Amino acid sequence: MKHISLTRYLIQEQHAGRINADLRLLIEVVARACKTISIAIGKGALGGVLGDAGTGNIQGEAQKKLDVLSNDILLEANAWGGHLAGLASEEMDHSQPIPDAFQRGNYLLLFDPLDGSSNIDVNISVGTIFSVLRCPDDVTAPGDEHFLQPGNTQVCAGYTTYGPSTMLVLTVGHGTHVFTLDREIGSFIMTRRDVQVPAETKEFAVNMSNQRFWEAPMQRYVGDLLKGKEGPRGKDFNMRWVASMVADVHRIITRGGIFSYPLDSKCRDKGGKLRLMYEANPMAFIIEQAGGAASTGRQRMMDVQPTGLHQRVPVFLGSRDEVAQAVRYHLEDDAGA
Ligand code: P6P
Repeated sequence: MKHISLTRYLIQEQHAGRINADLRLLIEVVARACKTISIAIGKGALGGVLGDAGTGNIQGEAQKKLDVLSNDILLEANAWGGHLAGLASEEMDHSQPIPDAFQRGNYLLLFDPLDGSSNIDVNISVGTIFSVLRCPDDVTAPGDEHFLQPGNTQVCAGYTTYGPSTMLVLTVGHGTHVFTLDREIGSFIMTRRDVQVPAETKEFAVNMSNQRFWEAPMQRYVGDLLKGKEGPRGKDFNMRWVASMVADVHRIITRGGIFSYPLDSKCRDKGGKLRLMYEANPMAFIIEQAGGAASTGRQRMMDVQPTGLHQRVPVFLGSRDEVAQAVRYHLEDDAGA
């Protein structure tokens, strides 16, 4: 495959009429911010960026220095470009309209600046997740309520995984494509076009230590996976759990699998562990564009009508036939089967 840069891909999409210049600029700005984050992460202990920041966020989580730094990098990069009307972040209590000093555009950007950051200090892959929505036409200074659009309204979603290599995975609604950062020239180069996630899998990703807290259908679903070929699924399964959503999802994008963070009695009151607007929805868009599926276990993820900026949801995503199996257990349980 002739490798093309992210910029050339985006110009091709713009010339094909699938994105406009503002969205192209937005994606380029976010990608450039991710390069800066990648450099900061790569310095590790030598960059003075490891460890806790000594602050907390609305999620009630202790912030890592790199959480705060990554958030600041994305805010600064996107403030003055004129392509955004507002931004929302896992690390900020509320969304922010673009300051009056700068021209505003027509898009809303939501992001988790550094997902899985508890893995930073043990040198395991982490990532940035982002989602792009349209700002409602008659709104110039968007508030939180203007971000509360279902995932099926997203115009773009992506993540950058900071691992052995830095890779940006992106969709603008016409397939999911993978770009690898060429550090020598500082460009993201397309290394996989139009990824297709295998419909079936033998690999699941879940935090098994929560098993005793799961709902009955999840207990039955995973219980049958663990029975292997002697059980009702008729095949043996393997398990992986990185505890970094971007790393686990990237493995699934690359070779298939199912990822789940289901409801459990510990997170039930909050609606789940993972956040809808800047984790589940962008990953759902990316996975669906790659031929996979994403569900709450009872509803297509991208059909969920958001009620809060930091709303949490149960997540099942990946190989579409396996997600359908997990959903079947939940719907049968609900039907009293
Ligand atoms: P647990 C990271 O904190 C995160 O939000 C996701 O990236 C990851 O999939 C999940 O939480 C890990 O949760 O309970 O296994 O530590």
